[in-house]
Amino acid sequence: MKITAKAPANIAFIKYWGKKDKILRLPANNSISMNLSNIFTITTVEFTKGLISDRVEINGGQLNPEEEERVVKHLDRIRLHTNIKDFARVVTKNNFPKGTGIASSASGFAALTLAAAKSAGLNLSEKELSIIARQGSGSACRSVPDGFAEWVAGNSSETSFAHSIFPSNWWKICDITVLISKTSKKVSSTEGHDLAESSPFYPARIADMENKVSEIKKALREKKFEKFGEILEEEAINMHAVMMTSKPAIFYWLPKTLELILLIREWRSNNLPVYFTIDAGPSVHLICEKENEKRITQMLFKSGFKDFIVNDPSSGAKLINSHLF
Ligand code: 2P0
Repeated sequence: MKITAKAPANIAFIKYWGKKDKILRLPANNSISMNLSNIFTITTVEFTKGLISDRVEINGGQLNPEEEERVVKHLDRIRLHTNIKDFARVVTKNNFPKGTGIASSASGFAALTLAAAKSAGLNLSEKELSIIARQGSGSACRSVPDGFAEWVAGNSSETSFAHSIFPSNWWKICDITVLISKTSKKVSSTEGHDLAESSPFYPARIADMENKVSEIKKALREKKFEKFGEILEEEAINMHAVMMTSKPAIFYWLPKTLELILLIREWRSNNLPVYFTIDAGPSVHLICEKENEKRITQMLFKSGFKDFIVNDPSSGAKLINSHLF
C-alpha cells in the first residue's frame, strides 16, 4: 500500500549528546524537546513486487551511498516486523536545505518510520514507532509524539523512547530558527556523539543532567519563561563546550553564530526576553514568547539576519493523503 507521512523537526532544550549504546542508539541521558511547525519532512513509501532493490529518492535526487544504506537498514527493521520480503520505493522531501539530508534528520527518520510501518501493514503504537525511529536516528524518536516530548534514555531498546509531556497548545512559545550557513556540516552528529566522552568536561555534564531535566520540566509546567530560557541557554553552551573540548575538537559555530549570540544577550539586557539554543550546526534557534515574535523578527531583519523560519509548537508524525508519487 502507498502511504505518506509528515513529521516535524524538533528542537531539544535539553540535548542528546553522547550514547551509552551506539548500535541501539541508547542516549547517555534523557532529553526534552519541542516539535517545530514549519520545518518538516514528507515521505511516501510503497512496498512493491517487482523491485530488485529499495529505491530511495530525496528532493528529486539520489542519496549518497552511506545515507542510502542507512535508509535501507531502516526499511529492514520494518521488514523484520512483518513477512514482507518486497523492496520499497521511497520518495522524501524536506522543506529545508538538503545539506542536512535524510540520514541526519529527526524529521526524516520519523516520517520514514511511520510511512514504512503503515505501508507494510503494521499498526504500531506511538511508543513502538518511537522505538523504531530512534534506531534510525536518535533524535527522530522525539518527532513521533505531539508537542513537547521527553525521550527517556532507558536501558534497553524497549525502554528507550519519547513520549509527549505537554501538548502543542500547552504554551505559546516559538522557535525562530536563524539559518547561518547552507553548506553541510563537516562532522556528522553520529561522529560527534562518539567523540563526546573524550571531553574532560563530559562527566561533569552527565552528572548534572537529571537535575537539569527535572528543572526544565518544572519551568515548562509552571510556564516560567525566564527560568526556562536560562536553563535551555546554559544547556546549549554546556553541550558546545563539550564539543569544543572533544579530541579532536568540533566547532559547529561560525563567526555569525557568535555575532547573533552576543546580539541576543544585548537585546535581553534591553528588556527583550529571548534566549538561544544551538544544535550540531551553526544555526541559532531563538526561543521567545509568541507575543514578542514580531519585535524579534524585526530586530533580526535590521541586524542583517534575514534568513529565518518561525516555528510554533507542533504535533508529531502524522499520516497525510497527498502522495509524492
Ligand atoms: C539533540 N542533536 O538532542 C542533539 C543536540 C544534535 C545536538 O540529536 O547518531 O542526528 O543519528 O542518533 O539524532 C543529533 O543527533 O544522532 C542530535 P544519531 P542525531 O537534538
